[in-house]
Amino acid sequence: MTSQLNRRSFARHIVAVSSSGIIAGCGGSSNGSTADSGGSAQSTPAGRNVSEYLSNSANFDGDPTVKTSADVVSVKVGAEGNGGAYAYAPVAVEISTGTTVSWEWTGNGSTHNVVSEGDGPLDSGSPVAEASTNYEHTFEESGTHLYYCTPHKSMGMKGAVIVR
Ligand SMILES: [Cu+2]
Repeated sequence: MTSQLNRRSFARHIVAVSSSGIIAGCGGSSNGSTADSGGSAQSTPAGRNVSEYLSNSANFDGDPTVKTSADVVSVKVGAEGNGGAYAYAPVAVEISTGTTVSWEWTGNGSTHNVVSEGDGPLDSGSPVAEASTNYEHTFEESGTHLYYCTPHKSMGMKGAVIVR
């Protein structure tokens, strides 16, 4: 599964992985070693949860972009929205278990990152601006993941991944 992704991961993915040690300990007793594979999905109803979370986010029309047959789904970081290049696109995606989401920086809108709301598994590290920055996460379990960009959260730079 990962062989075709190695080419895109590069060093920045290693940085992201090393920084994810920060989430160790938030998983349950049975999944402490797999906390980076979706173990901390929230169990609240996805639709209502996502709509509330993204209520002030540009480009969200009420429905996630359905990508349930894709192995890898790309999300732009620094897409147009929220008064500048301060959006994720698609802002919400619906995927299947085992799918990898690849967040790809556009280089616009200053520095961005990808951080889970609450105890989720996403953490791309400190905000960076460079185009071609890439952060990936493979979602192994169903659930709803909400995330945001630290510098622009208050402006509405938030996103969601719904894993079916
Ligand atoms: Cu941002």
